Amino acid sequence: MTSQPTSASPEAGPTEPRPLRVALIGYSFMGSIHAQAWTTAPRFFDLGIAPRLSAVCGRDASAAQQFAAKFGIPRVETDWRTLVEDPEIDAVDICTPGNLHAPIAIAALEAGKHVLCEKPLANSVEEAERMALAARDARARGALAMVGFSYRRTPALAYARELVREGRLGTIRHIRAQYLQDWIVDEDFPLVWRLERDKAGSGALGDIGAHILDLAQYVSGHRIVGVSALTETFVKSRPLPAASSGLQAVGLHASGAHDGGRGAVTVDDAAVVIARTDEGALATFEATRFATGRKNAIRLELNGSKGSLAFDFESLNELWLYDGVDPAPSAGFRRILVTEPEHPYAGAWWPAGHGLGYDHCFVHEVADFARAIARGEQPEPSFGDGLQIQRLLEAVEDSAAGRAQWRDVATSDVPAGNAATVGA
Ligand code: SOE
Repeated sequence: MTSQPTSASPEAGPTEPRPLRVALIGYSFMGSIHAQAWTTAPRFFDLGIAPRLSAVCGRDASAAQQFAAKFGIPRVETDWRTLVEDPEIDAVDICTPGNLHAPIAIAALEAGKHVLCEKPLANSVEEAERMALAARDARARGALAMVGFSYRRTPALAYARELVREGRLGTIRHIRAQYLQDWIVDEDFPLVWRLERDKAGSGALGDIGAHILDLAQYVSGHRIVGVSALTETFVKSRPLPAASSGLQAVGLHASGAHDGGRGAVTVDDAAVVIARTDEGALATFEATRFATGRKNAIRLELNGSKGSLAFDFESLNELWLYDGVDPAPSAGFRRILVTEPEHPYAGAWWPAGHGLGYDHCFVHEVADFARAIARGEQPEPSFGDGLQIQRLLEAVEDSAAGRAQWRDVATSDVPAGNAATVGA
């Protein structure tokens, strides 16, 4: 289904930056926050180019029309290929379930479009490798690609990276990261696409574990070189969403309607990982959708030879620093309010102390993507960075499946060969 596209976008005037005509593929939670970001970024950042949300694509024409009306998008399509093949589109922003990332991104890059793709990059290493190769070839033709690890663009985390690079923590010994949600604790929450391997690739691991793996590397500057892991699916089957509920599209934070049947959950509900980095640090990761009471809690702590950093997304404008240089009596973690104009991104917004939110990370993400396009520079994280995260996800699943290095431990407190319980 195609609504009549508007006339070709008028070329920029002599003093106006050239337009960047963006096609958004997907209109659910991520589609909404990306649309918000594209419309907001030019108002607060000097991009050197003028992004315009020119079209939105979704399978449900009616829902896509409603979305387009909400965000003032002039064109609606129901087949992404129409937009990928359209010379009036300059960039494609992929906000679909993971099984569509590879086909859309590769086709768009081959058609010369710039591509922003939501995380994780793909549903497998094989797909991610093909996407990274397509991005490498496309860059030679001037098309740029970026994967949307949005939390990197939280000012406090971007500032944490600066502090590490300045040497304020010394040699990093420990990295500790959690990503805690609880939206499927209810065993009757329906079987949405995020709980099906063929659509999502994996569960909590790829959806939220990918974020903390990326953040750990981004803030520390280390690369993870080995993992051992456990994963678990606590609730093995769930009610099928009622076809009319639209739940399949939403995939998250929706509740309710199902039509009686049940289906198998084919992804992990939680993953716990231990890891080692290329600079000898030890790392632990926990990603779960069963942390009852935790809605979107991301915690990161780095311990180094000269100090530590701690961050909690529930207080995302704050960063805690333990500076080992302080004399013992006055030493302690101190809170840095990361809202000063000197802090990353903060100066574009409000006066110090007013703070930013979850959605601002996406404004920063599309702003950096647009500025990279304006300058002809490779944005980060690249598809190659996304491929490396995909390799970590695969290694975690391999380890968990193989129970690699796992040692079963007897639960008994009775010395071997004795019946009585010690200390009874
Ligand atoms: C669901 O866990 C989700 O929407 C993730 O997919 C996003 O990446 C994260 O920003 C919020 O939670």
